[in-house]
Amino acid sequence: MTACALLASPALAWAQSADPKPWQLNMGKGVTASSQHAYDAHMVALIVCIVIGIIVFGAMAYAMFKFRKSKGAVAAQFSHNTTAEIIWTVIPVLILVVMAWPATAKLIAMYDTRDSEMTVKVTGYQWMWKYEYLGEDVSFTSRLDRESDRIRQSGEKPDLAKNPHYLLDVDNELVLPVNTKIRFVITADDVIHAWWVPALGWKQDAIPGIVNEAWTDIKEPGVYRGQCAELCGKDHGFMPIVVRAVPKEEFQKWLAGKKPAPAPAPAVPAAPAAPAEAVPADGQAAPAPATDAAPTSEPAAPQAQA
Ligand SMILES: [Cu+2]
Repeated sequence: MTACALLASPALAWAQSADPKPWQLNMGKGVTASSQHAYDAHMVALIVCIVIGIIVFGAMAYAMFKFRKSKGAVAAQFSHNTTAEIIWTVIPVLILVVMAWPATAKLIAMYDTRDSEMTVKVTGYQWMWKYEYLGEDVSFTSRLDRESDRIRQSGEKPDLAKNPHYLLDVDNELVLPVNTKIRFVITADDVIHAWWVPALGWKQDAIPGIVNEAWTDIKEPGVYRGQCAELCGKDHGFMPIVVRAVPKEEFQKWLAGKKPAPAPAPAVPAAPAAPAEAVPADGQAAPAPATDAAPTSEPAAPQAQA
């Protein structure tokens, strides 16, 4: 019943902070649809376990108390009961199907990176991350903040009051817009790392020579912290991740500020005839590119003006 109530009120679920609390018992709900789905699947499984536990242990306790030897109970002597065996096979199968059906659908959705609005390439290095906003000409590295690094190297005892995010802060945060489907392509340059921000609801290996995919759609602005989740060398514990989710307009402003200043445009005479001629040639070669030909001819006009 609690699970039903939780499923019915997704708005409430976003209210929980992404950072874990001391003595927090349950898993966090996170701030994305994927993390919410993982949380829901976890709660459904937990409730099913609790109900089964209460029924089984309740029946055992009842039977032991009610039919105890001192009351003159005599054990039955049968060894098989086909009806009981069918029931205790069919019911668990049904429970498993009921749990697996939505879990599978959510798992498939977690890997569906289609229709994303932007792509961020994440590269793991010993021991930092590099972020590239593909197609935006913006990229930077992100590594442990200098204050955390100084404390850890000095042997000083870190003070949680003074440095609440000791070892969980970086110099350059990964800034992302909220309510945007963001695709990640994740790889590494030296050894295997794993990019993991629990509030987003997934973890993805960063493997040299392989490009893994993932996506997210953050529902509420905030700062979400994570860490490398694959033992990658001596400083594995010192390559945290910080995601700052901001409203779309703020993100666009931030991105514009990060872009390199435009180079002075070389004086090239406009040649609008060249792309126009190429279009019919492609169209004759194969029927498929004909659909591409129409959109490409449209942007040709503004290019010629510029
Ligand atoms: Cu690592």
